[in-house]
Amino acid sequence: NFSLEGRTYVIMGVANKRSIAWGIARSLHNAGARLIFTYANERFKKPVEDLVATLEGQNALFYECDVTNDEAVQHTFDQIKQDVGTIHGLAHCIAFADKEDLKGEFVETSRDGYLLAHNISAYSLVAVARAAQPLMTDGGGIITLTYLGGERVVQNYNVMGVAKASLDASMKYLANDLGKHRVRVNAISAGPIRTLSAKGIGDFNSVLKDIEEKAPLRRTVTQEEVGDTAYYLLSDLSRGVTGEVIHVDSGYNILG
Ligand code: 0WD
Repeated sequence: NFSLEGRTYVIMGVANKRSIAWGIARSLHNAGARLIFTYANERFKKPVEDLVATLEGQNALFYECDVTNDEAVQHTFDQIKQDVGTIHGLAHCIAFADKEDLKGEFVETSRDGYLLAHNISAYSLVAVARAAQPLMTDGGGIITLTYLGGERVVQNYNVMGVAKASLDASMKYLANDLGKHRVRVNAISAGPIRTLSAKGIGDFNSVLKDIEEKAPLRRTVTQEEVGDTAYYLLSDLSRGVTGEVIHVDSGYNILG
């Protein structure tokens, strides 16, 4: 029985209905999970609450959590501990880079732009994992979202690709540390999906078109497809899997 009935999961990074995090939320909700949402600042509170209101029978909780602030992260998980006690997993769906750094040449990346991208997109997983692990008293799963641009050069992805490489390595080191607490840490490498964040990437349309023309499945992937793989990774179906990157990308990554 792989229902998530009686389990609680934290979802970080729902910005709107197109967010990959929202696809994950729906898959976990459909499997019976109780959900906790965190958003970067007050501005996202109402939109996220309105979205979640569409999930029938969901008794969700909401917390502000700016992942660039260690105290804020700790405070969020202290509050969650107080309010629900045990959690069974977490989905980290957060990334950010300056738009200027997502076009042209990587060699032009400023020190500040480099640090900003790594701070929000890679270090945040470490900070969040450290704060969340003590709440996973029955063991649990942590997932993050990565992209092919961290494995090889993808035009325009630039500093975000370097941050994803750091995220991927962080995921593996975290998997090694947290395994003894029965916490598994994995990543989903999603194919390109039109979201708010994707708008910042130079010439994103041609990235999508390339998938439609060349990927084995000859189509782009959906938030739901990423969501169902998240369900697998956060449920006992994947109980022997940790430190892994699963590509949900229509097979595009196998092409040379
Ligand atoms: O093609 C794509 N869309 C892909 C996205 C392909 C492969 C991977 N991904 C990754 C992204 O890099 C990211 O890690 O998936 C993750 C989710 O991205 P998304 O669903 O594409 O983007 P979006 O709906 O914009 O959500 C990202 C959210 C932010 O939205 P805003 O509007 O603020 O940029 O990340 C959150 C925020 O909700 N976020 C933060 N959360 C807490 N603290 C922070 C922060 N400081 N900064 C951004």
